[in-house]
Formats: sequence, structure tokens, C-alpha cells
Amino acid sequence: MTELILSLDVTGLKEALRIAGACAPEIDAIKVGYPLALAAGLGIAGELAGFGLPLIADFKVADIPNTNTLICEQVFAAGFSAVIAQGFPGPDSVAACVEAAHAHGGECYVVAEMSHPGALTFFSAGVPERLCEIVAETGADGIIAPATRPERVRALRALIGKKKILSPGIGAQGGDPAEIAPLVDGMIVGRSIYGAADPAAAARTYAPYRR
Ligand code: O7E
Repeated sequence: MTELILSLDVTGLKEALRIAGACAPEIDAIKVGYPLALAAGLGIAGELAGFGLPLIADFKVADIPNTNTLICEQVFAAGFSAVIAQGFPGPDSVAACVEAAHAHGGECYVVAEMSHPGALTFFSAGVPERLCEIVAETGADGIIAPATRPERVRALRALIGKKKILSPGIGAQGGDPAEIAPLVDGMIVGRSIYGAADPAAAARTYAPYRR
């Protein structure tokens, strides 16, 4: 099953609820990042809960283990079902996020490689591969890998096996859903849905790629 995850990067509470409500029947989860959480507060999770979809907290948590634990406790207490962490602070920092997530029955995903052009400055030369090892070592639930580079998604899939891959970069960043959907467990789509005149209709265009 390839899920469609709406990246709800809007900064108005009313707009967020309107788009989420319209798209809810067409999507499998909602990702909330800093734009919306900083604008609307962490209580946005409670506001979105009524749509009955898993809520992913994209805070790319990247601190020492103790601080990561404190951040994740807030995330799961607010009602999120998954958190996204950076792996570069090291295995102990990732383990703190994984432990907090699993203690709450939630999931933790680790950014293995990013989708924008400049990501290759540091997400290269074996770094994503090492991050996948950290995912295995810590028991994290999966990785974030770039829809803009399907060949890299294939390479990282070979390393992480059955763990989940969630993939941003489809649509606005140029990633092709037809190519990426068969390779991943979740397509993360933002602007090409929430920026459309009719977000629900835009979300429906991804239906052929939801398996
Ligand atoms: O380009 P869009 O509008 O479809 O939005 C993509 C979303 O995915 C946006 O929230 C962005 O911050 C996020 N993202 C990437 O685009 N590239 C990455 O490499 C990583 C992420 C991300 O969300 O990381 C955690 C999932």
C-alpha cells in the first residue's frame, strides 16, 4: 500500500482545517511541520484529530538525547502518531526519539536523504547509507528519502528492507508519482495539493498511485 500523506504547510488555522476537511477522504495521513505548528500551536494536533487520520509531526528533531526525549514527549502528548527526526546527531539521539515514540504506541522516521538540490552537499558520500544503519540499530520505523532522486530511493530500499520509506518532493519539486509510488510506502505531497484551487480534486489525482 502506498499512502498519500498531505504535507499541510499552511499558516492559518482556518485554512488548515478547511483543506484537511476537504482532502480527508482522499488521503491517508497528515504531516504537520513548523509552518503550521508555529502559527497555530501544538494544539493543532487536537484540532486535526477529528478527521480520524494519523498525524505526523515533522519537527526534524535534531538535539542531544535528553532534549529529543523532551520534544517527543510533547509531540505525542499533543496527539501526534509519528515523529520525524534527523539522524546526523547520532544513534543515541535517534534512539531517544524512537523510545519516546514507541512508548506512546507511535512511530519514528529518520531523514536519510533530502530532496532539494543543495541536500547533496552533506547527504552524500555514504552518509545516507550510514543513516540507514542507524535506523536499523535504533529500531526506527523507517526513513525519509527523496522523490526527486528515484535511483537513490532504490539504493536506500536495498539497505532498509521492509522498513517504511516516506518520500517528499513529488509535484512542486518535480518528483513523478508514477515512478516513485511503486518504490515507497508513503508519498508526501504539499503544495500541489494545498496550493491548488480545489485541494480535494488535486488530492484525487494521486488516487491511481495509492495502492
Ligand atoms: O514540496 P512540497 O510542497 O510538496 O512539500 C514537501 C514537504 O516535505 C515540505 O513539508 C518539506 O519540508 C518536506 N520535505 C521535503 O520537501 N524534502 C525533504 O527532503 C524532507 C522533507 C520532510 O518533510 O522531511 C520529513 C518528512
